[in-house]
Amino acid sequence: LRALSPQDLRAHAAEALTRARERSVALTDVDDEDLVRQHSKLMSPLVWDLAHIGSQEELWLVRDVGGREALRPDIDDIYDAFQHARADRPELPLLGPEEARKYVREVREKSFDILEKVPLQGRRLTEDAFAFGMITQHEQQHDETMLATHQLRKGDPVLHAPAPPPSRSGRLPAEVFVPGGAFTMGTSAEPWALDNERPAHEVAVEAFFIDTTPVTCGAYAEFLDSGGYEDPKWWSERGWAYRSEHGIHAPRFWSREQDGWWRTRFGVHEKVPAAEPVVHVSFHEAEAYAAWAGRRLPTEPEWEKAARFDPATGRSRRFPWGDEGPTPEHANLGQRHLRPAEVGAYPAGVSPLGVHQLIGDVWEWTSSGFEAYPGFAAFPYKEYSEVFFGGDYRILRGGSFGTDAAAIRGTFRNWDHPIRRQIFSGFRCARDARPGEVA
Ligand code: AVJ
Ligand code: FE
Repeated sequence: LRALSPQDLRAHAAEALTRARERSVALTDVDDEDLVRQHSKLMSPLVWDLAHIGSQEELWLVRDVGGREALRPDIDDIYDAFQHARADRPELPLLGPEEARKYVREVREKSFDILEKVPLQGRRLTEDAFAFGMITQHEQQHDETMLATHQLRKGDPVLHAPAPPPSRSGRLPAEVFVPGGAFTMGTSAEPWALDNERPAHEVAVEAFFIDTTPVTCGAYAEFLDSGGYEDPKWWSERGWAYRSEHGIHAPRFWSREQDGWWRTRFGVHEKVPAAEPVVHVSFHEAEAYAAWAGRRLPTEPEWEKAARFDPATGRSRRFPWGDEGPTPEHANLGQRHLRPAEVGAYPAGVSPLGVHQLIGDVWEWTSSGFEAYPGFAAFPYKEYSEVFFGGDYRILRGGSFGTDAAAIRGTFRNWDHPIRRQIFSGFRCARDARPGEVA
């Protein structure tokens, strides 16, 4: 951060905020009725997300960084995610479509005024610059949440995007060997890393194998077609109870038709594409598939070692391909496409060990719960991460096609309940290396 001039920091923050807002505007460019409707009990109405984005920005930038007076102190409670469960949000006295749009515009004007005036050097540099990065990531995270709401929305498609690139890696080996030993996990250097990614620390893993690519729809359909959802032996006790109670018989949005599996994707009904990573599966389903395949899910440290460890230097990279941020050649991110890309579509994004598509396409379930790293310090609030540690969550890594580059890196940690699948969640499998077994 200190290497950047205040002007550069300002330009970077302004560009990132503007890009996030363009996306929020596009995702809320629907009829008023669509904007206020609850498309699923699992999600907020889009108009809640929109005003919540403004409300958090008001708290963290306008009040905390700018020291300005509150625009709307009366609505803090309505947009506090801890005060109201998603299912109850439609009953709140929410700002209406026009009010919400006007509110986020007014907050943003103040943020830009503050961005012009904060010194962005000296004693408060880290806190102030971080606040702008954090607010950008927060908006992008809610944009991904709104994208998931669009996927649950009924009716004709309203979002459009070109198809992602096809596979261009030829035949890939099924799995990649990852050597055992210590590596650096987490970060103390990433300027925009959230509290839960910090600090950098050494973690040792045993040698293991990990899938070269995420599990595809084609492979997943074999599990389905062989009766995998009907046989408790592949499922954990909890997973089986969940599958039975909720009548789970395929990934969310899939249906069985005469000529095979179909799915609905942002209002388009289409044949399930065999070569794309499977998406919209819960942790329990991922775990059952892995058991059926004679494998298991990777732990969080295993995933991060596969993604970041460079055996030539022994250091951990920021991204699988190196230290530079993602370009469209590296990964399927940022809602540029409205679907995961076929496996093998991003040869430029491969990790030093040869693992593909770790960043982008689909969030990947790991077997790990959400816990603090040694030396963790809550920042800026306990409510961002700390209150979730030790809860009923599993870690997801790598981001999806709906995750913006501003909100993903090799150290980024996402978490959700093991039953959730309206998110853009997929997985890849791993296995222990047998004694004496090397690549
Ligand atoms: C990190 C994605 C689990 O969306 O619930 C948004 C991010 N935190 N607003 C979420 C977040 C506060 C969070 N996840
Ligand atoms: Fe939020």
